[in-house]
Amino acid sequence: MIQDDNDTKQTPSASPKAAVGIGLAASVVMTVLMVALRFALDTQSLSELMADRLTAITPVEVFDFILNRLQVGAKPILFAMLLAGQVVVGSVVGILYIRYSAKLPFDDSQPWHRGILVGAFLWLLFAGLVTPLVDGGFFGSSVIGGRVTYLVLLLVSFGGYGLTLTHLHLIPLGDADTPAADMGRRRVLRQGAFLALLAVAGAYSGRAIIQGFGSISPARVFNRSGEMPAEVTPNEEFYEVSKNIVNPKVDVTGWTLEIDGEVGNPFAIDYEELQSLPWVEEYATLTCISNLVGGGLISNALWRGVPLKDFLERARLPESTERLAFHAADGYVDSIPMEYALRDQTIIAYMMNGVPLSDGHGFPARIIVPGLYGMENVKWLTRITPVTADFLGYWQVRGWDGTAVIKTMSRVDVPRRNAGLLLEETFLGGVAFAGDRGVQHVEVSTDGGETWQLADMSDPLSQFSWVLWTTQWTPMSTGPFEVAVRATDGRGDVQTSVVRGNVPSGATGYHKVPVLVS
Ligand SMILES: Nc1nc2c(c(=O)[nH]1)N[C@H]1C(S)=C(S)[C@@H](COP(=O)(O)O)O[C@H]1N2
Ligand SMILES: [Mo]
Repeated sequence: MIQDDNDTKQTPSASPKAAVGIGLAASVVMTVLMVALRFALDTQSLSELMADRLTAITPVEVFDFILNRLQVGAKPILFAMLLAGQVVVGSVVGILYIRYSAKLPFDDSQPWHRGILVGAFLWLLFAGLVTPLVDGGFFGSSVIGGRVTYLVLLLVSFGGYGLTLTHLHLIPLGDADTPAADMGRRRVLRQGAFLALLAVAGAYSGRAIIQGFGSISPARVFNRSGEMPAEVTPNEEFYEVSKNIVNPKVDVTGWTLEIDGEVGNPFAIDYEELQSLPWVEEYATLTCISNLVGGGLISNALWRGVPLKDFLERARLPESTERLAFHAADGYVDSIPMEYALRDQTIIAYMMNGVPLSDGHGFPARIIVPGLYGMENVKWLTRITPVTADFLGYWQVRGWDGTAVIKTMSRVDVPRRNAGLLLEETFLGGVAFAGDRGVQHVEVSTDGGETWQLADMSDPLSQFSWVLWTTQWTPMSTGPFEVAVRATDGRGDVQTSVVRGNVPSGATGYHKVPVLVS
């Protein structure tokens, strides 16, 4: 029987059921603290590092299979799954701890001592071993947001884990084996104090998590099937994709864009200087390489920015430079060949449709490279460096194309899939895009691709902009039909009908929309 605080070598045996409960409680405390501190300290959590690592080691086909099914929910679901996994692993570790705690080299039954030891041990293990394994660097040296906040996050969460584990284990909460009456009065008081501390931490965490959830950044897409899209996408409707569970919020005070590495004149500019340089404005359409045929990850905007080649002139690149890598505040990196970097239209953009870039679209500055898929249009830009031809960017490490040239695409927006039409003249329309090659013409078929009719096409806003196509169609009879579309690019190449998935270089095939005429 435990009488007071001074018992030594006392390790109560918890029933297996109680052990599960204690392990679970401790790992829930740990996970809640981790998520709360992730938001409160604006650092990365272990689960985010793990998510990045997991997507890097998952075969791209598997990753893509999952992504295509979960679509915009993929990131939050992955995050939730990793947190759930963390709770499970934490519970198992807790159960093992309870089972073998009598064998551990602890010589007192003081929950504080033990809890701190357990927390410190886990902290060392995770900071020194697990973090480097998930690319966070030794003791968090390469964690975005800084190692100090990351180490605090680990320390508090593992501390919370250790203390909860040892308190509930050594001072059971009315466990049948140890009636409260048997416990020393001071222990009961201490238990009460610990539970009060947990309650305060819980309330604080709850607030931080509720506030933080607002900053989670799922992919965004506005698919208005059945309506023609605006030729220039309003900023709020421009599709949004990033690798991040939470996107960076860059503070311009202190932000610079630097160019360094093998250059004659490394330098950096701040936001004010960026805005004072001679700028150009151009329409360019962005589309994501993971967009499926008929998908909504494509939008068009007017971008204002500084031609990258002006910036490069000042840096004096060696003639032999093969590619340029763009580094970002979220740890993302991607590179493009010099041929693209030196084009007049490749710009360091800071405005989109007349207003500064939003946080989601890369504030304060991003690269716009017309003709290359979205992943090469790096947001939250911080640094530019020359690299060799074999350089692998974030998505290349994960199996996607190196220089991702946009494939010719077209989409039927009107009518929507499975629309019911009448036997009368009907409006058909949608978009078509061919990267930097421009769209020469668009054709529509309503007979399963036997015959194709030229559609009307809007004058492109620029060579790098999509076009809107429209036509009228009068069905010959009632029954099921399929509206298909194909575009021909500026070189006269017809969009390929070969059906291919988005991995590794962008989906191809014609968009076909079934309708029923009655
Ligand atoms: N820094 C950074 N830039 C990034 C990404 C990212 O995750 N981090 N995602 C890329 C991808 S995959 C796409 S499709 C485009 C999307 O740009 P948007 O969100 O402005 O439409 O940003 C690209 N630039
Ligand atoms: Mo993308």
